[in-house]
Amino acid sequence: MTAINDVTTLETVGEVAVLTLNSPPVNALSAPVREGINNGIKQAMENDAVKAIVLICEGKTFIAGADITEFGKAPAGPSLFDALNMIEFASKPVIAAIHGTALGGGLEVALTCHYRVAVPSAKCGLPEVNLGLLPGAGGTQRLPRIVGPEKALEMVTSGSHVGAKKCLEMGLVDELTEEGKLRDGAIAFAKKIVAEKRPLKRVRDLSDKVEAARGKPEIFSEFRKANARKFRGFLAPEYNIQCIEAAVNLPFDEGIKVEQKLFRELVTGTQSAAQRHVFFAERQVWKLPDVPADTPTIPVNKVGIIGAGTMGGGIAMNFLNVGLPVTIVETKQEALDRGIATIRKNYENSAKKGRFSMEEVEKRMGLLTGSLEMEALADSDLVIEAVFENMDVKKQVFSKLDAIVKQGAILATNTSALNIDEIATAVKRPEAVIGLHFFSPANVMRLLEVVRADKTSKPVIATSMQLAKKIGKIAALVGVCPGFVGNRILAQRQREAQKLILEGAMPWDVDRVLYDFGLPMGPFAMSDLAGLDIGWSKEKSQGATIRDVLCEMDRRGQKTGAGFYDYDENRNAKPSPVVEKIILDFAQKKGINRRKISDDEILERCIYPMINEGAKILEEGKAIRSSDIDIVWINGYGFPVYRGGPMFYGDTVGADKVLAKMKEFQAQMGDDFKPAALLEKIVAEGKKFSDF
Ligand code: 3H9
Repeated sequence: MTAINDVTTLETVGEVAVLTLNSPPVNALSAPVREGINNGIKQAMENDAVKAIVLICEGKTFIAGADITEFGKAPAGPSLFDALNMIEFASKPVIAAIHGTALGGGLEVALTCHYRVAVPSAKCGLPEVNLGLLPGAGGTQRLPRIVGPEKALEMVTSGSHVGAKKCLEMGLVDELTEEGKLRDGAIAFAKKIVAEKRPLKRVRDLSDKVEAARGKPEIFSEFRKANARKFRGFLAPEYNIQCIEAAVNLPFDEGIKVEQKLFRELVTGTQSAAQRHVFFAERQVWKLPDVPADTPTIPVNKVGIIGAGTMGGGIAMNFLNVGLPVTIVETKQEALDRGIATIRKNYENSAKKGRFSMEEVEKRMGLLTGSLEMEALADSDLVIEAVFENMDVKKQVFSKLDAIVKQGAILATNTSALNIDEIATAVKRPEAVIGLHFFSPANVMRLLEVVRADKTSKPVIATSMQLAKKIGKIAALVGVCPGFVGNRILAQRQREAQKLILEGAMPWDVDRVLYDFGLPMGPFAMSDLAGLDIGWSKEKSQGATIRDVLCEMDRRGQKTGAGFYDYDENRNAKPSPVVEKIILDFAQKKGINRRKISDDEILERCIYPMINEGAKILEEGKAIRSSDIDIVWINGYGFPVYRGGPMFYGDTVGADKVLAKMKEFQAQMGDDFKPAALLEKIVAEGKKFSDF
C-alpha cells in the first residue's frame, strides 16, 4: 500500500488498484482530497499491471461534497476539475464504491467515474440548492443524461437524498453490493468489467434522454409554475433549472460553461453565504460551552403533559411520534376527551394523506393515556406544563407536581413569556425546572427554545437538548428574559408595525414590504390569521388601540371574515376601506400628522430594531451566539433562510449601517431606537455579529 498523501492511499489487489480516501468527518473535497484523487489516479494509470481502479472512502461516508469551509478562500491545490478530468479521461475503468452519502461534489466525482457500485444503505443527492448553490462540477450536465431532465429537475431543486435501490432503478448506480462488503464487492465488479472487456462508459457521451426532451420547453415552464411558491425569493432553484435546460439544449461542453458561470454567480452572492451560514449554525446550536457533550443525561421513558389544549396536544404528539408513552392530564373530562380526539384526528388525517398506516395511528394512540388526576404523573421522567399563561396558576401546578412527581424527573414549563426563575421558586428542586418553549402548532414547528433558569442543572439541560433532537426539533438554549429570544425580538417589530400604520403607512404596505423581504406573511396578515381577539377582552377594551376598535366592531380576523383586511368566502384578503378610515380617524384623534412612509423606512424600522435587540440579548448572555438567534428566527418565525437570519442579515447590511440608522431614528423618534452597547462595540472594533 502506498500513501499518496496524508488522506489517500493506493493499493493494488491483483489487477485492481484501490484508491482510498480517508478525510474525516465526511471526506469533503478539500485540497488534500483533490490532490489525493488526482495523483492517485495518475499513479494507477502509470502502473501497467493495473487494469481497473476502485475509488472508495473510509469512515462513515463516501465524499459528502465540496469542502464548504473553502468557499470564499483563495484556491489551493489542484482544482476539482483537474481531478475529475483525470478520472473521466482515464484509459482504464474507474469505479466509484459508495457507502453513506455521495452528495454534491461527491456525487459529481462518482458521475465522472465510468461505473458506480453502492451498498443498499447508501444515498446519492445533489443538495447544493440547500446551500444556495448548484452542482458546479458537472452535476447538472451529467445527471439529466442518466436520469432524464424531469427527475434531474426534481433532484437538484429539492436536494433530496435518493436511496441506493432507487438509484439502481434510475441508472445512477450500476450494481448493489452486499451491505458491509463494499470493498470486496467493488473489486469483484472491477474484475468483471475487465474480464468482459466492457467499454469505458462516460456519462458526458450519453445523449438519448436529453435529446428526447429537446424542443419541449413546457417541461421547464410547468415545473417552474408548479413550484413557484416553494421557490419564492430563492435564486438557486431557478439557476439549477437553467442549468438543466442548458443540458437539454446545448452540447455537453457548452452546458458546462453555463453551469460554471451560474455557479460562480451564486457562490459569490449573499444568498449562498447566508445559506452556508445556516448550515453551520444548525450544527453549532447543539454545542453548549458549559454543558459538554459528556454531561450525564436523565433517561426519559415516560412523559407527562398538563393541559390537553392545542399546545398540550401538539406537544404530546412529538413524543408519541417517536414511541414514547405520554400521560396527558386535564381538569375536566370534556376537555380531556376533546384534546385526545384532536390528536387522533390529526393522526388520521396524516394516515389519509398516506404519511403512515392506520395501524401506525393505533400504535401511537395506544401510547397515550388521559387522566384527570395529577397523581397519574408520579412516575414520569419528564413533565411539561402547558396550562394557561398565568404566574399564579403555573406556580400552583409546579408546587403540586413537586409533591407528586418522582425525584430526578424534569419539570418543564411551556411558558412563552413568564419568568421561569419565579416559577422555580414554587418547588423544592429548582435544579429540575426548565423551559421548553414549543411553537404552535407544536407537532409541526421545528423550533424549540430550551430556556435555562438560574438553577437549572446541567444534566437537565443536556437531556432536554438530546430529547429535542430525538423528536426532530432544532433547539436553541436561551436564558430567562421577557419573551426569551424569539418573542423578545418579535416585540420590536410588532411595536414598529403598529407605529407605522399610525404615522402614515397602511397595514397592507407594511405586510407587502415584509412579504417581499421574504417572510411568509406580514404582521397584520399574521394577526388576522391568529385572531385579533387573542388576549383581548370586551370588558377591558377601551378603544385605546386600533386592535381594540377592530375587535369591538367584531372584525376579529379571518375567522370573522374581517380584521385588518376584508376577506372573501375563500379567505382571500383585500385592503379594507373601513380599516383605512379607522386608522385615519384614530391618527387624527391622537394628533398624529400622517406622512408618506417609504418602503425602505418600513423595512428598516421593522428589521433594524430586531437586530439591535439581538445584540442586547447577546450582551446579556441570553443567547450563546448570534447564529443561535438566527436559528430561532428562521425556524420559529419564518425569517427567510436566504437572508441567514436577522443577525446574519445585519452583517450583510453592515453593522455600521444598522447603527447609523438606529441613531438617526433615535434622534427623530426617541429611545425605542437606542443602540445596544454591543452594536456600538461591534462597529467601533470593526467586527461582525457573527464574531459573537
Ligand atoms: C458542493 O459540493 C459544491 C460542488 O457541486 C461544486 C464544487 C465546484 N464541507 O452534518 P454532520 C462537517 S457543495 C465541510 O453533523 P451527519 C459538519 O459541519 C456541498 N464540512 O454529520 C460537521 O462538522 P462539526 C454539497 C462539512 O452524519 C461534520 O462535518 N454537500 C461538510 O449528521 C459532521 O456533519 C452537502 O451539502 C462539507 N461539505 O451528516 C452535504 N459536510 O462536527 C453537506 C459536513 O465540526 N453535509 N461537514 O460540526 C451533510 O449533509 C451532512 O454533513 C452529511 C452527514 C449527510 C454528509
